[in-house]
Amino acid sequence: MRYQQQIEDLYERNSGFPSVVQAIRDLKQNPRVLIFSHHDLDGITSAFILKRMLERLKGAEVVVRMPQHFKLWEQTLVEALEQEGRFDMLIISDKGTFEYYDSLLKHIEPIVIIDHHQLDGRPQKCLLFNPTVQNSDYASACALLCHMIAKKLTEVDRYDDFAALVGCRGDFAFDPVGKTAAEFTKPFLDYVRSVFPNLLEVRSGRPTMYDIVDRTRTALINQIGEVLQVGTIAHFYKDMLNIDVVSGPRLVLEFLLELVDRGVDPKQIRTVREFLGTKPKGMILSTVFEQYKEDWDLLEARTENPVYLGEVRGVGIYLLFAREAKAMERAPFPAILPFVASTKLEVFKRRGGHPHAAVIVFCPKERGVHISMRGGGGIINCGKICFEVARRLQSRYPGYSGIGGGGHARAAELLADKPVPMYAVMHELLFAIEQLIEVAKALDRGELEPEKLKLAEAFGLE
Ligand SMILES: [Mn+2]
Repeated sequence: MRYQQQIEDLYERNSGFPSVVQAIRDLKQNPRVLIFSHHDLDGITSAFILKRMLERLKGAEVVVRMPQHFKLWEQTLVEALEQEGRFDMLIISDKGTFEYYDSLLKHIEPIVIIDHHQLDGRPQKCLLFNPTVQNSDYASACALLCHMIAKKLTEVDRYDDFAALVGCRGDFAFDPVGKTAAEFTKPFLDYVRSVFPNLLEVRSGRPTMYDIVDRTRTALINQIGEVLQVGTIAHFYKDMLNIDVVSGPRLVLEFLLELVDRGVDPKQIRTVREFLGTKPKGMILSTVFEQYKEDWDLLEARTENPVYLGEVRGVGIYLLFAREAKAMERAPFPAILPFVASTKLEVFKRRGGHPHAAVIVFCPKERGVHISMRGGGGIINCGKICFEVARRLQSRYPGYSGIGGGGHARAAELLADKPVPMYAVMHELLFAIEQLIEVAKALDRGELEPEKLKLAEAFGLE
């Protein structure tokens, strides 16, 4: 299907799409719009596309905020409104689809949610565009949805195309080296390939954090994606590298906006060095990237020797106990270590002779224990397992709010803040994995006792 056709189809099938488009169209001229976007690459590029579109279309004054937590907290919104004054619209992009967002309408109206995550209750009063929930076809990246909205409302340019591609890259929606892509991304990718062949060409070079299966080749979009991804954590390197960065996500957003001002043509870029240029923001990104590569090498050494926990239906489960790079010990989200661990999945799989592998990273940090789980080949469910372990920990520490876990089938997180002791987290984790291995075996033998089925369901085993 052609990309334009996909947009028209979605516009017909998804009632949220036209309602969001209409709300933006109905804005008066020169409105003030507040955007809260996710602090990752997809969120930043979503904000980039929305901001430029609103400026072009309505002469809007747009304020973008990208705090370091996923769900938009009421407190954070109230503070922003106190500091920035009145707005004619709030857009929440790539920050989840929470029913709770309806309750924010007492502070600002209308609220537009653009998102591609699974549902957490259905907001009724906010305007929602989320094909993952509304049409149950997994929408690869929020930036792509923003690109579609922009195309419906106005002309998009090559910077919008470029931003949407970077957003898709950040959210693993395609792999130019392995030549795979999520269904939802394919029409856009076909279109982009004709516009920016230079970005998608397979080339030799240092493998990036995105080159998970084939560690011998890469592509310029992967290299650019990695440099920008590292830029989002630049503020953690502030003291170590003596650089002037308050917020990594803001640095990346402003760098992208400067590309437009400088008239850099994404079609003409051949190398990362060319992409970064010689202006201050590009130089900071380059400095941070050099340190990151050193940290990556250090973490690769730390992930050499995992503990093999066992196999579940052909999935070898491996445990890594490792610290983050020094500057990242304060990061409240997956910084570098889980990305390094992802690139080890193929190695562990091959070495162990399993059809698939999963890796559990057990990482002591400043705030407590951070577990990241990756892989599983679609056979075991990382999100369900992290959720279940977190639930058990919560019942051990009732009333304590610093424990949480969950995520997607192939990538999930668990956080247990201090004072929950490290050994308690390890205990629950190892016990749960032992149970998972046992219950899968029992089920495959045809033992279907209710308590076993209940366990299997909790772990997300079919
Ligand atoms: Mn996203």
